[in-house]
Parts: sequence; structure tokens; C-alpha cells
Amino acid sequence: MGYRLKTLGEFIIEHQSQFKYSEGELSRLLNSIKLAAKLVNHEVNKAGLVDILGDSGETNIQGETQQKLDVFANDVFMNILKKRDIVCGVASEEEDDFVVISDKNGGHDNKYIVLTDPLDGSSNIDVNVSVGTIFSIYHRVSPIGSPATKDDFLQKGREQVAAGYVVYGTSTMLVYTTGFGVNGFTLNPALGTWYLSHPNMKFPKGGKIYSINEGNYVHFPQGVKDYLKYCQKEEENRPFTSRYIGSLVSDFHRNMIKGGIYIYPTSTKAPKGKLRLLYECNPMAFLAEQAGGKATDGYKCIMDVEPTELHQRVPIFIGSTEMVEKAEEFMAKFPNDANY
Ligand code: P6P
Repeated sequence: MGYRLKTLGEFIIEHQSQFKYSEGELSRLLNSIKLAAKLVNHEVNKAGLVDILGDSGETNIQGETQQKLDVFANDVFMNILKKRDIVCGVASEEEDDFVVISDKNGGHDNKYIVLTDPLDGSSNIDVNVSVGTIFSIYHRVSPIGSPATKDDFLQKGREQVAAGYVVYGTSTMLVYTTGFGVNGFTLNPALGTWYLSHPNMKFPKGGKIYSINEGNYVHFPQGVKDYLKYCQKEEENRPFTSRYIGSLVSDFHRNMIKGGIYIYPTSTKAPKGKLRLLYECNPMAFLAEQAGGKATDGYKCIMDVEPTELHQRVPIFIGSTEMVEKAEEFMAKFPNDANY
């Protein structure tokens, strides 16, 4: 009898009992995300064939030109989350403010909120390089029966109930955690089914890969410059290998499998870093810690950073614990850089 791979649907049901207070809403929410990911995957995989490439002529609140696929991915996730009566609010990189799910869709009675970067790395779309979706789920703090409030979204990463990403790569994978480890599911596009292909994913403790945009070297804080020189020095198990795809989800995914560190630091060009705390850094930090890795701003854990605004940016050092802690040793010599 051949081994039958477990589907994501079966996995969600099997692990539902881990949520003592959930009457299945979290499972329904995860099922909605897996459906949305399939729809986005379908478009991403044929982007080169139809006129969905190039930019939509719009710009988002980040001032970034919105690629048509960005807009499509955002519409898919927003519509599915609005229509399936599961969450009371959604925040997205592509939306200026958080979206309250109206009461006619039962929104006010729902107890979860979602934050998402619907298509991260979208500048890679036109050059056929992997992109990803990132999501973060919290239990609301505002009273059930009322509209979602900003406080529901400005919670520390430590409070996340679930987080995950979809990487649209050589194969499409959904990787997520609900606080009980990290599991990876690969999509069989012919069947539209996700199969458990990477159970209990763990960062190797050490690693020899560093991911950073070294083109910004002259703009980096001294601690980062010193760490990069350490990585490049011919000594002990070094020099390390430099790998940078320009897509957070892809760099993170590779580093989680092979061991490595991804760094997007502050710089004179990006005084607070580039990546957003709420829907990029916190979900990836939850995954990293659940996989035995570490995620800090160079000084303190990402999930302990106090959120102050929806689209706030933070520097991030994330990956194998030993590599993150070595980088922190170099950053510690410049304590003033902790005040970004
Ligand atoms: P840079 C994509 O825009 C992104 O948010 C991450 O996915 C990626 O790692 C980073 O920014 C790339 O930024 O400045 O190196 O092009």
C-alpha cells in the first residue's frame, strides 16, 4: 500500500482541536486562504501569456507602482475574505487603511482579523522570478458585535494566532503555522489540491548563506558592514555564500531549508528599513521562531516591537539562530542604531 500524502484540508481538520475556543472559524479562514492562493497561483503562472504584466498605472500608499498582478491578488484575497463571513477586518499592503467587513456580511460578529501582503516581490513578475503572498492572523481585541478598530490591527506580533506565506516558485507552496510548528504544502495544479510535502519545517541552527542587497552597502549602518566583512572573511567555515532573490518569501524559504540569514537593515536611503512590520516582518518572524529560528530588528525580537501605524517599516534580521545572533553581536557595538 503506497503512502498517501495528506491534503491541507485533512491537516486543518486534524489539527482543529488545538484551538480550544474555536468553533472552526480559524479552519474556515485557513481554507479561504488556500482557495485564494490557488486563484492567484493560476494568474501568476500565466502572467507572461496575457496582458497582465506591466503596471496598472496606479500607485499604492507605499508610492510603489502597482503591478496589475498586485491589484489582482489584492482583489482576490479581499473579496474572498469579505464574502465568506469569517473575519471582521482586513489590512493589506495595497490598501491605504484597514477594511472593516460590513455587518451585512456578518463582519461585526467575527472574531479574527487578517493582514496581508497579497503579492510580495512583485517587481520580479516581469522577469519571471518567484513572488509570494504573506498573511498574518489575530484574534480581535475590540468587542465582538462591533466594527473592527485600528487596535485590532496594531497588536504585537507575539499575539498572532496564525501566519504563513505562499511561494509561487518552481512549485507553489503554502507554508504556515498556528503556533504548533511550521508545515509546508505543495500544490498539485492538475488537481488543485495541496499536499503535505514538508512536515515540521525547521531552520538548521547554523547556516552559510546570507541574503542582503549589497548594492546598498555604502548606506548600511557600521554594524551591518562589519557583519558582512565577517561573512566574507576567509576563516573557519567562511566565506559564506551570498544569495539574494529580491523576493523576501523566496529568500526566507530557501534559508529555512538550507540554513541562512536574510537582512533588510536601516540605511541612509531607508532610515526605518523597507519591510513592513505588520504584514511582512511579524508573520515571517512567527514562522521563523516556530521553525527554531530567530527574527530581530538587530537588537530586539521583531514580535516584541510596539506597532504604531499600519504600514510602519522596521529593519529585520531573520533566519538561523546562530547567524542572527552573530549579526546581533556586531550590531550591539553600535547601540545608537537601535533608535531607528
Ligand atoms: P530591494 C520586495 O519588494 C521586497 O519587499 C522583498 O520581498 C524583497 O526582499 C525586498 O523588498 C527587495 O528590496 O530594495 O533589495 O529591491
